[in-house]
Amino acid sequence: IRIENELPGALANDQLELFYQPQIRPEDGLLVGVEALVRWRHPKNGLMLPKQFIPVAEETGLIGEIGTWVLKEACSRMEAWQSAGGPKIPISVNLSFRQFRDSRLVTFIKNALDSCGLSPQYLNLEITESMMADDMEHSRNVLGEIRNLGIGISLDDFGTGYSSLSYLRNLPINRLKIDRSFISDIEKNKRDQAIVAAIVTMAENLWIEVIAEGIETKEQLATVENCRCRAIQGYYYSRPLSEAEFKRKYLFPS
Ligand code: G
Ligand code: G
Ligand code: MN
Ligand code: NA
Repeated sequence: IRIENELPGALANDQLELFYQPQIRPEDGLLVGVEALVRWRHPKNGLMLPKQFIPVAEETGLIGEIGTWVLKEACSRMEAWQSAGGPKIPISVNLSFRQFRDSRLVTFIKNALDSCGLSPQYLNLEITESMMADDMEHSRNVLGEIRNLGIGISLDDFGTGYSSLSYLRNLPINRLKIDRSFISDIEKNKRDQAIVAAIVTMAENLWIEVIAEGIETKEQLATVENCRCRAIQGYYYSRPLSEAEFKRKYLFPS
């Protein structure tokens, strides 16, 4: 059976799951946020990663329903964790191109927040530069509406697009995530160090938060900290975790 034929069943049969990757402030090890990442608990193939089914979902249009499910689930988990005394941190959700272009997006987001009662400041949406490319004017309007609701916007994979700086200039984002291609070699590569340091300084002056992605080693961490980057996400701290593990290790450690 092909993935596209099975995918509708994934939703209907409750086979989608969110995993959670912590975002940490290295200075004191504090949890400052979390990114929700979708998984498909496939009855035969086991746990499937987004790259194995998100592209198919985009093509078939099922990404709309999946994205709506992800938004609702992420918001309701965060609300439940906070109600149980967990930390007041935002949860990040990845948007797909199709979702971003759907005229009902803002309604879907409001519904996700309203249905569980999560305050908008605890939701953050991750968009990529490539999603903005073909219609900057539209992108700016949609993002403006979302920001006006009090929701955060992260520019994901920052630095890999064709005109990263014009996105920063034109879009109402409040956080950027430095792409892991700038990090993988950073402890040896002076050019990458210069770029990351410049991104951090620029973002500071624009009042935009910065998070470095893909930190895997303590050398990378030290180098990035030296560039004055104050938040990181990466395997060095943790891979994406199941909810149970994320709660035990990060939300409610004993
Ligand atoms: O989860 P992984 O750790 O394998 O994620 C790979 C990529 O899949 C991420 O970079 C992200 O862009 C994408 N992704 C993960 N979860 C979601 C989701 O809920 N919706 C969309 N559209 N993309 C996602
Ligand atoms: O930003 P994006 O949505 O593309 O990021 C999430 C993806 O990055 C997920 O697939 C996650 O598993 C992956 N990821 C997170 N931290 C690391 C890391 O330290 N190294 C590598 N190689 N991938 C990472
Ligand atoms: Mn992301
Ligand atoms: Na990224």
